[in-house]
Amino acid sequence: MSQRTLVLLKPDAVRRGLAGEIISRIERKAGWQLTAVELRTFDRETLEHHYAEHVGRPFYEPLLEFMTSGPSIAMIVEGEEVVKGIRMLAGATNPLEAGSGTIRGDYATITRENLIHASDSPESAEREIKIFFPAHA
Ligand code: DGI
Repeated sequence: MSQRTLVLLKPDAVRRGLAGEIISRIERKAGWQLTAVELRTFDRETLEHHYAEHVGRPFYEPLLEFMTSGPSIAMIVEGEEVVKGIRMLAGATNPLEAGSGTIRGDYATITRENLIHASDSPESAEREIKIFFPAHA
């Protein structure tokens, strides 16, 4: 089923020059298309909205500090089963548990700096697209 999803290449991906490599992996999947792309340093308010489910967790404040530390790339990707597909490409949240061949498994070591966010369901995707790309909601 054709879907869309919200992908963030986090500040570590941009800082480390991995954005091109990650976008390239996404682009090479048959039938997937980038339909919106923006480089932006997110403000706290945007991220509070995005990560509302994690308020109060011990990693919440460091996560927001990291996510506001420099520019990220926000994207909408559309295509066949793209929600699950990009989660598979990204790998597990903890890079040490992410398989070899996944983005996190290949390039990240710590959970906070895990390079990429991808929506976890079609419903989350629509909620997150409203936050980062209101004109595309
Ligand atoms: O959808 P994910 O990014 O894989 O994971 P998530 O939505 O559960 O968590 C969002 C981000 O919060 C995750 O990419 C990194 C951070 N995070 C989640 N759980 C932990 C965490 N950071 C630390 N340090 N420890 C955690 O247990």
